[in-house]
Amino acid sequence: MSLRPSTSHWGAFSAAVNADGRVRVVPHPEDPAPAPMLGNLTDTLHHPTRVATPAIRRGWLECGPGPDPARGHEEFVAVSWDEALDLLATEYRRIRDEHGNQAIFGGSYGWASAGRFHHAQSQLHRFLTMFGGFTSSRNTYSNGTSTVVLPHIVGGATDVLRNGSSWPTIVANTDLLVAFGGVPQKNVFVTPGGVTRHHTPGFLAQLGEKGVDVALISPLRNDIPASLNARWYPIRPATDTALMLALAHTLVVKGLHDNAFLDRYCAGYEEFERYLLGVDDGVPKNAAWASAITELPAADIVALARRMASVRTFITITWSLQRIEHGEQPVWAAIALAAMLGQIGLPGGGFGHGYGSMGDTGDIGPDFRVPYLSSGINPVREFIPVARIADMLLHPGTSYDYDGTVRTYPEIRLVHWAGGNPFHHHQDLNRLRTAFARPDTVVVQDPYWTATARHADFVLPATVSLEREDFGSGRRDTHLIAMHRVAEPFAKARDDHEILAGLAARLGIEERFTEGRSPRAWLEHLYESWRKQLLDKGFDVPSFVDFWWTGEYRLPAPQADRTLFADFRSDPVAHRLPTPSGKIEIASARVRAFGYDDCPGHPAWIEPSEWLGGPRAARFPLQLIANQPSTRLHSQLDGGAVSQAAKVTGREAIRMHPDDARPRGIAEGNVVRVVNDRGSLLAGAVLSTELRQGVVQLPTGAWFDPLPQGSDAALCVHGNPNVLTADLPTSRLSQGCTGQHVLVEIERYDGTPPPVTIDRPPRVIRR
Ligand SMILES: Nc1nc2c(c(=O)[nH]1)N[C@H]1C(S)=C(S)[C@@H](COP(=O)(O)OP(=O)(O)OC[C@H]3O[C@@H](n4cnc5c(=O)[nH]c(N)nc54)[C@H](O)[C@@H]3O)O[C@H]1N2
Ligand SMILES: Nc1nc2c(c(=O)[nH]1)N[C@H]1C(S)=C(S)[C@@H](COP(=O)(O)OP(=O)(O)OC[C@H]3O[C@@H](n4cnc5c(=O)[nH]c(N)nc54)[C@H](O)[C@@H]3O)O[C@H]1N2
Ligand SMILES: [Mo]
Repeated sequence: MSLRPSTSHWGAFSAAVNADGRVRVVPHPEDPAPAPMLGNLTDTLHHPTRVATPAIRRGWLECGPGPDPARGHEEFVAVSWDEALDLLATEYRRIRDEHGNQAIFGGSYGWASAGRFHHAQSQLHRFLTMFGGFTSSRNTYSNGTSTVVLPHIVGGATDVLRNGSSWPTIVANTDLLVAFGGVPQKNVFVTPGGVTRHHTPGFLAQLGEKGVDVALISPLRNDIPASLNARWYPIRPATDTALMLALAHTLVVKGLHDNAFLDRYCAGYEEFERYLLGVDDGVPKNAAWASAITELPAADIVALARRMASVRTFITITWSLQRIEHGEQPVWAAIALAAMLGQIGLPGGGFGHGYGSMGDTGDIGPDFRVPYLSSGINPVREFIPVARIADMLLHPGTSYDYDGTVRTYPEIRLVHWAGGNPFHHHQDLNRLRTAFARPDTVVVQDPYWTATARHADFVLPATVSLEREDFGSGRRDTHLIAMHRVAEPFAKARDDHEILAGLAARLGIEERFTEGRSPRAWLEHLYESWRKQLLDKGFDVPSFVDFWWTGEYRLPAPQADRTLFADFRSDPVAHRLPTPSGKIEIASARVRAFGYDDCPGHPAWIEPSEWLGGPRAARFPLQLIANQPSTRLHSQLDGGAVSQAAKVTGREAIRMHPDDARPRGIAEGNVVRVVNDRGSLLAGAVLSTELRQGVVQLPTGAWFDPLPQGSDAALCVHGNPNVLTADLPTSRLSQGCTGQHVLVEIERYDGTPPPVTIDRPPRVIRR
């Protein structure tokens, strides 16, 4: 079979199916740095965990809908598509008639696959909107805290998160890059929707060649490529805000802050300075103070502050820094610090957020929206901040704060998930299991028997993108890629669109849902409407037929270099920021007026509960960093070759410092039990001096594999860190995800460890 074009969130490629059913994958010829994890696609089509047939949990089939603690512990019964969709349509009608549309939770957070028509969430949201609406979710696990706090500081989140200074400007103009969380190369292979040319590894190499001075502030040394020769500041996790405050304090006391910039472009600096100097609380936030918190030498902090004030300095913070308790503070403190340096809006100066978090941050590709499927406007206004899913299911009717408002959790009866994996992504999975026992019915569409599918009542097998036709492109992608069908659908799997069209037909909304189009007709329709807009703007865009035949369309030329807030700097009146003051709010009267103890009116150091300096560390003395995996995208294709090759004894690898391993009797390759009071997991030990002592690192994404009921059900034998993490919000302001950090203890596992079972399907009874 000839190679056919396709794309994924981690890169464009062409593919063909070999005689043995394995996929041959060839990276896009123009990609200067293809993602190693493309190799996970080889066995994607016929992996043993593919869902072969619609299935219904036995208890649901026999007893009907209702809360059930057996959910996630029971076998399934294989049913026909007609039986599954008939039963589900009846249940949908019952829920709507008895409880109203807000009783349906359709947030369905997750990354699904690339391909803009068959995008699972868009399809599901479109279906649910036409059915009368659904309770939705807002923001992301990725940067949901910044999304809420940034509008208070700079008037919006989009410019900072999407239109930050471009890499070439930074390479050309920055003397000193101060990278909180580093610029982890492993992450830049990924952009939602796809990325055809991975530019960022090349930009990082240029930084090294140019000899740009880099300060790596991270508990992990390999958060930046070694070729950059960064100076490593092995900070104690969760204490970056204290370091930033001390850098700011040093600038004040040495008179190195830019008063003219602060006067002209910022509001609330005086209030912040009082806090830095300890005028009201008697605690100056000086280098000695921060040294005790961060465990970095005070002299190093002072020297770094001086250096930052003497050269063109770019401060960047990864998104991980806000995925912890009080995640607002490092974001706000970094902006305050950059403002005091007075270089915001100058080429190579100022601040950025998400360099090394996502492939498109700082990238130079064009920035216009590619064709997509409209989901319509959801008539139900009920929503939750995305990471409050378990709270909502467990505590309907309870009030909570969110960004200056008081909201109440709705009572959810039906949960429908397509294209996401909450039993990968959510914190405290044992709590999530209790929460998932509460609704009447849980529906999951996924190609694979993920842990979430195993916690559903209805499991509806979806195709993977190689089994259908689509097109894909990411933000700042250079190409729109035609995604040709490479293989026939696996077993009885159907496209998400087809599944929902079948449900829509039973609910009398099929005509509205499909508009009478086949998927191919949809692709042509979406493409041609988009093309018309571009033709009107003077771009020369091929017809759909030409595009499809060519397999790609190279999007019009990249934009010029960008410097974040250059316009604002050049004219702060004409380009006033949409904040109350029109300026950068170093202190915010609005946030102060909310009266939140966990997010005051200016950046502040607030002790979290999960950190090495707090009382909890006496019981659980190691800080686990649950960051993004280098070998896969989240939990996707965890069974793939690249992901599997990095496992140790078939379990996720946990990295620890030899000085932490030795006293615990742990050697390289040992199975270890990682534990706290929420749960435990088994992992394979890897010893490394690339992380600071007291810190261990276990990436997310190993499929949750709990022992069966009756045994230690709180133990994941495969190594998903979310059995340990706390289901705590960042603060009352943003209610964001805090999954990045958790305190643990580790012991060697002696004896025969229970086997990993998640790589096989659950029991499905055939009738
Ligand atoms: N502890 C901790 N937890 C974290 C994080 C952390 O830093 N620490 N990070 C968080 C972040 S930033 C994120 S974004 C989340 C990610 O969490 P998710 O986005 O939920 O993770 P994925 O594994 O990408 O899940 C996508 C699911 O969609 C399925 N899928 C793929 N293609 C299709 C399709 O065409 N149709 C259907 N129906 N399904 C499809 C895949 O099989 C997979 O099950 O995790 C969060 N969780
Ligand atoms: N390969 C791969 N790439 C991905 C993803 C993936 O699953 N796989 N997921 C994508 C998604 S959805 C997202 S949102 C982004 C996430 O982007 P990020 O959230 O930025 O990525 P992480 O890898 O979780 O964290 C980056 C680094 O922050 C450091 N860090 C953790 N805690 C602290 C701390 O307290 N202080 C300091 N200074 N540093 C700390 C860790 O050492 C970690 O390696 O990544 C994207 N890229
Ligand atoms: Mo994310």
